[in-house]
Amino acid sequence: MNKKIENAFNKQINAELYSSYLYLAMSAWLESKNFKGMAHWMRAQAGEEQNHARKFYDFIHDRGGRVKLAAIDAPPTDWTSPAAAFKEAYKHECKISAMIHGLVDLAVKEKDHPASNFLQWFVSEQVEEEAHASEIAEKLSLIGDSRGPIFMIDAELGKRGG
Ligand code: OFO
Repeated sequence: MNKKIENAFNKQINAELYSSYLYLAMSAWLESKNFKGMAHWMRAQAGEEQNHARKFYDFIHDRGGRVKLAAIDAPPTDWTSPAAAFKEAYKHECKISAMIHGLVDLAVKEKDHPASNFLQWFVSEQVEEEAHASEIAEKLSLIGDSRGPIFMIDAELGKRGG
């Protein structure tokens, strides 16, 4: 396997696992504030991020590369409001999209067609990830501090599958 791609993909495993850790931390904070539905949504998201990390992990092995796991940074523990947490999730997803686009650029530069093809799934996935987080963040910031609507959104997000 191309070494530059292998190193970059190992870094991406770490970024995906950090995303999982970040969303689990948000879930724990939301749970502590009794927003059970939003906590459920974030926990499901944390699970998705583990799957993203596993996709890179499996691809590296399929290509005869070597997976090397590094330490995962500690995420924050507190947010000022559910809106702030979802806004941060949205910003984080934009950062992850930029990383994925950087990997696509590298795969093209290295003429690694299997890697380019593999990354296309992530390019589409990031469009959804950004859209979901931004939609929830916008709804929450529009309603401000009104408890009723916040709990309605909480109930809606509690229905997320997975
Ligand atoms: Fe893995 O998509 Fe979010 O971070």
